[in-house]
Amino acid sequence: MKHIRIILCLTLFLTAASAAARVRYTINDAWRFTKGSPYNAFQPTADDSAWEVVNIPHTWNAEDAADDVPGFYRGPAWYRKRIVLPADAASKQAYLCFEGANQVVRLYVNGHYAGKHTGGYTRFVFDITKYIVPGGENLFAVEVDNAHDPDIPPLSADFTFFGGIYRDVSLLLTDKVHVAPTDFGSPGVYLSTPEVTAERAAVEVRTLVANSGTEPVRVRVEHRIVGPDGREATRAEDMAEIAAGSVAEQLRRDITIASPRLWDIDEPNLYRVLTRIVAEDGRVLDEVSNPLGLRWFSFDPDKGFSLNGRPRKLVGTCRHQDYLGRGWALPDEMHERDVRLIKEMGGNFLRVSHYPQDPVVMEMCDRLGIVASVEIPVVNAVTESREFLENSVRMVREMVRQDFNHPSVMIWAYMNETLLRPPYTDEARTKEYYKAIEHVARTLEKTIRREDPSRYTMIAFHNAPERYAAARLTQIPMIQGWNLYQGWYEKDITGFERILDRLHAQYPDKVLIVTEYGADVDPRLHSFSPEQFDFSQEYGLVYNRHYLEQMRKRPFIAGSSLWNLNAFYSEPRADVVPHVNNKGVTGLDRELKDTYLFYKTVLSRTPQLVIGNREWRNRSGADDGSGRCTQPVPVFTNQPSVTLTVNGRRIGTKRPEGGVAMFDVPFADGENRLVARAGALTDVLTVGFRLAQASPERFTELNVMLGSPRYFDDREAGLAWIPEQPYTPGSWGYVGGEALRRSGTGWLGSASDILGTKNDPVFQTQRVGIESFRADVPDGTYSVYLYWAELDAARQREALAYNLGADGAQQQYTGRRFDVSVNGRKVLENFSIAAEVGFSRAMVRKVEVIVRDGQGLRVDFGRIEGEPVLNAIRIYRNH
Ligand code: GCB
Ligand code: CA
Repeated sequence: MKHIRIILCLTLFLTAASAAARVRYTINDAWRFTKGSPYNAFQPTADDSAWEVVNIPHTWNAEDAADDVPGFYRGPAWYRKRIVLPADAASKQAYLCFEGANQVVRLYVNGHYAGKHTGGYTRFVFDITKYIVPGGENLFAVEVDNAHDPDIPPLSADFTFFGGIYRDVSLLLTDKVHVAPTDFGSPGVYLSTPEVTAERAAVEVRTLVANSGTEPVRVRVEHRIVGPDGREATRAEDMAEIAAGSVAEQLRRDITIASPRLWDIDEPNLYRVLTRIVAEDGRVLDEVSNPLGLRWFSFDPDKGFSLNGRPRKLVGTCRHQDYLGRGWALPDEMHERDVRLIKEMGGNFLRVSHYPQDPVVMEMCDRLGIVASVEIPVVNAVTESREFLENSVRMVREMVRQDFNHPSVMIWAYMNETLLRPPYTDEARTKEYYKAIEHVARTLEKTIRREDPSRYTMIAFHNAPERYAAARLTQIPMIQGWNLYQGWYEKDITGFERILDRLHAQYPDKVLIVTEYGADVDPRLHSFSPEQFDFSQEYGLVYNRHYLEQMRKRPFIAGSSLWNLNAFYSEPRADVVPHVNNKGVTGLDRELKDTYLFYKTVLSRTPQLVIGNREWRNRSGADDGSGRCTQPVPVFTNQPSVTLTVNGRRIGTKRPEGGVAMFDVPFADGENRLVARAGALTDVLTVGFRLAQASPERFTELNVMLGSPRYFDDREAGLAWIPEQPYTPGSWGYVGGEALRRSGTGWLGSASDILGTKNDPVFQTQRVGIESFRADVPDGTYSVYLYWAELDAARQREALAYNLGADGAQQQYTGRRFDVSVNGRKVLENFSIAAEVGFSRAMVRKVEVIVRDGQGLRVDFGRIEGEPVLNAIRIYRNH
């Protein structure tokens, strides 16, 4: 009998709780989608049967932001979905919740306009109760527009503004009396910890309780705080009276937790606050849960950051919400993985930039012990309009209220490099513009401090301190963030430490964080003479080692967030991978670059050993005369020494410097098995190597990039490209000319987007004025592939002007012209790359040649107009 009673009680309790508690689920699947503004698209009767079927998360720019045609679609588009709502929705409050859509959304429910939201990165919620048909079919029609709007930040930025509903959409059904979800998209419960010590934590809970019914109600608001161990730590409850159709604010101050288990980087203890709204008859009307972390922290201008009384240097990354082929349309688990990557790298800091991100990102920071800074996307510039300011203020409100409860968040930021290119040349006008920016900054600063006095504020500047000082921005935030690229955008890498010291001297009362630093790396590129702008794995390593070392030496640098965790789309960029910014320590597909392995090695406290250049499985290089080719290979380890063997032969034992040991590895033709040993750790890497050499019996191919000191791994073909060398008898190489590694305003490897190829680096350098290319290959039949792209930007401009002046008639501009002969036979006469394929477009001409009488192979270039050029050559032996 007793037994049965217990079961009965339990059932009653469960039904009471589940009958009324809120229901929330995603409605992501199978929406109808079309670009443009079809007639009456908001009307249930409109015919969408010909529209595409898509799933949310979705963007309409995944393809056009990465193709050869400049620009991407920015304008209106529509999503529609029919969904049957439960009959009991009649007695409920119904909301449609968006985690983010770029950038203006208008919602129509069953033909009724239900609301609008501006801004592409924050969450928003529409109350749709009035418009739904409970127990019947409902049509949701959502117009999303990503057109440029001068009143909505960001105006411009180095990233692609993917349009679409690119984060989850959910339906939320609640009782008439419920925790309000409509306060700037916040959870409706605000947790703060006015005082935390090792002995005691004081917790304050502010709850917004909505009564959407027609009668006043009296309810109990209960907070149950559950500890990291799953046991109840404490609870509090209050009675509240809420008038019909209103939202009451319920403030509970005096909650304390004795001997709190602190939220820390190494031990991110999380409490949960379960908030229940209980009716007088005991029915649970609503229940929500929020994360609570008990910690205290501070930033000091000299000593940096400290958490729970312990100094900690913040080291981590920034992050963009992109993935290969998907743009921003990522499912939760891909956001989750990214935060894990930071943790696994040994990072303890995430600058969530340049905009608030998926809720999962914040949850993961809480869970993994990663300190976070979150910011709104006021990037590059502001518009001097009231609307721009209002939109920005609303964005910071949304940001702060939405992520308020995450213990990981310790910094709110609101501007990034807003004086990158001040739009005016006129001095008076510039002053006015600076004033406008200062006003925006002061307003945002004030708004944040009022919203949340418990955290720090930050603005990110770039390497033009005078400008920010002139606009008086440097004084406004509590923390100055600096985005620094000495050694990348500026030549001298040591400028980095100089500016750090200068800033600290100039702003002794300001906390400094290096909010960005980075070098682009395309892991297909390698160089043994790494230099600024070469996009090689090796330069990435040189750059990052330098920066980390300099920051470690300076306790006044409170933290750093390297740019960037991952490569990301930036549509106007040319670079080595067009439309992509490659500064990620991981790729768009999250391939780990050497820079990531380096950080992981030096930041981890557990033993690490990994052979670098892991991805470079197809190597090649010139024979050094011994039947081998010696090339450096980095091994990353935090152990005192490391030994490397190759194919069983011991290469040596080294002490790593700053986590890196460089070994000179004599590669043999074929497979090379590298084994590294350090303490109890072993790492193995098998590398395929092709000796590039004209030794008669073995010659099969030679792939050389002219004008280039780099190696390039064409992964799609498994083809290894090697740098040029001058010709010497018995070997191969160029005769005459000069290496063109910089062109126009571009630099090595980033001159321009080479159309018609994915192997841009093969075409982005050339030998200008080349006389011949010679290879002393044995007799045989060969295919000689000549690779060209016209890189002359000045000539391109000339050509354009010429065409424009030609009265509309398309006249051929040819510029550079030359003859090409192979082994004395003229194969191309009066040849012009531009006339053949245009500017910055790849072309490959394959020529069949029979080499006889031991004469070897010789390609000669005969100058006619301008200088002859060659970008790359591939010599392949048919038989
Ligand atoms: C910056 C910007 C960031 C860019 C980065 C770069 O300073 O804040 O948005 O992507 O530089 O790679 O140039
Ligand atoms: Ca999500």
